[in-house]
Amino acid sequence: MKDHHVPAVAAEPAATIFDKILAGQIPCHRVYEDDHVLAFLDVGPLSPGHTLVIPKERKAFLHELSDEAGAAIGRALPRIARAVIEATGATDYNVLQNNGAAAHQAVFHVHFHVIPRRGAQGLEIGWAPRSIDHADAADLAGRLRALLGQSD
Ligand code: DGP
Repeated sequence: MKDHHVPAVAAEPAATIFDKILAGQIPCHRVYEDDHVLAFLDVGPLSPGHTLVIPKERKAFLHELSDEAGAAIGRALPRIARAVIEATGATDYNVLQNNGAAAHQAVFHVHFHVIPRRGAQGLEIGWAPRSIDHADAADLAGRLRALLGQSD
């Protein structure tokens, strides 16, 4: 059966527009850079200050990132969020990270959106929660713990 939940892991991810930004071949409004991370304003912002935070490591999907790149992104995100809310005056914001076309990913280089919410401007979310099935959930959580090397 085709696994439609986890996007395929590409051995050699294709170059994207973000590689050109990383290489300085096309311009961006840079807001942050360190050895592993670049952040710049989204060219199609949902609200002023909408920022993209990307690893320099070229991977299409979050689950492909090395621990080093993941840690660097995790370190940078709160700092960048603090700057975005201070600069824009927004108090509320979303952090969004899309993986796979069905999950709204358009650029296949890992990126986190930091999206200020100002009145009507920002991320619109369709959210349709269902009731948890505790028997299924217990089974699923157990399988996840096993995959993650956690004890039962
Ligand atoms: P996603 O749907 O999560 O893959 O979002 C990709 C985002 O990337 C989208 O909000 C627009 C932004 N984007 C695409 N091309 C460029 C570009 O050349 N420069 C900048 N700054 N942003 C871009």
